Amino acid sequence: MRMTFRWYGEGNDTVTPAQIRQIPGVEGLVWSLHDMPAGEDWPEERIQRTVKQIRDAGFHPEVVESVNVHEDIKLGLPTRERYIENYKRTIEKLGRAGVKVICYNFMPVFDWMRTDLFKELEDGSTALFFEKSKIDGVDPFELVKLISGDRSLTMPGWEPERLARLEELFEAYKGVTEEDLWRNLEYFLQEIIPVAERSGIRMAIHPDDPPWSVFGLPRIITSQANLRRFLKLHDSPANGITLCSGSLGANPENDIAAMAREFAGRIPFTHIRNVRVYDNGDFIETSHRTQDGSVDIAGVVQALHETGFDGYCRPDHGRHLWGEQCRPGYGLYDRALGIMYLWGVWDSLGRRKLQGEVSA
Ligand code: DNO
Repeated sequence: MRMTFRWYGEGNDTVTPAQIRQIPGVEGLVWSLHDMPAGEDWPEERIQRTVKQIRDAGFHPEVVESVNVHEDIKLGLPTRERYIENYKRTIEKLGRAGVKVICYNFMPVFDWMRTDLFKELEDGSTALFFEKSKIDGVDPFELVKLISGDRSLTMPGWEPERLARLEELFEAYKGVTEEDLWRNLEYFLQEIIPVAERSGIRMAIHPDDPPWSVFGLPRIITSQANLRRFLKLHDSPANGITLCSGSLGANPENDIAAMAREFAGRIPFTHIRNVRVYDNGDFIETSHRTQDGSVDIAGVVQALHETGFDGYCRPDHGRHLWGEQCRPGYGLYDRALGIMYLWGVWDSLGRRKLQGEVSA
């Protein structure tokens, strides 16, 4: 398990590489050019500059999260060709810069979605929260009006340029079914996976968060069965998944450890974090520890260990602790604690295995 840590870049993150260096066992910074709009061809010079900065700070730059997919590709519009070409050029450049894994998602319009970014937990820390009733049954066009009034509905997919196009995007997705989305995803994979293969890069799709349809928009990367279908769309080691325990874990029917076992070999990247799911379907993010949430994190790590996982891993969203001011979910402290929990489980499994071999 190769430990990494997400870093949003200088001036864009409250956490510094110097702080990250003091977390045991972190070898790489997961990065992106966060200001590049989806669909752009990333400039070589910017890639090289960021990669150098990361290497100079003592880390490897082998994982990029994310290269975002333009909506026209998800919608299957004729204009997608141009954006797919740009995507291919970007893959090639990242390959030349030493990148090994690209994480991306195929969620229409939005990325991850929560209704409260700073909901207080019983221990006084705060965390990201999803209140189902706030979103269920909301008419997307009503929503456009709603967001301008309700600042608690903040989401990363809601960059100003996307907001401006929100109404138009909902219109464009009218009538787009899950099957359409599957077809458009397959087309995209057919185009980009051979380029990834040639570039020494493994693509790792991120599950939808939450893993169900929101505002009537189709979502397909949601379950074990759908991940199975996804991997079959293009049967290549370069076509893989980001196993995100928190995203998938928001649906209690998802067994993440079983997924780790079934999809072993096709998981170049994992995001590990816990969520507590309530009976009414709401969920809140918690510490990484198994006992604190609904996902058996120790069981997921065990499944990865048993299947010889040697891909990249990062702790994911944490709580905001000890009064820290940070990007929602991306503080220093809880993710550092999370890493130590993951190492604790991982190392003790390694020790048990060793002892088993000695006594056998
Ligand atoms: C949230 C992340 C997601 C993820 C993208 C991958 O913190 O897990 O935003 O980066 O969905 O494309």
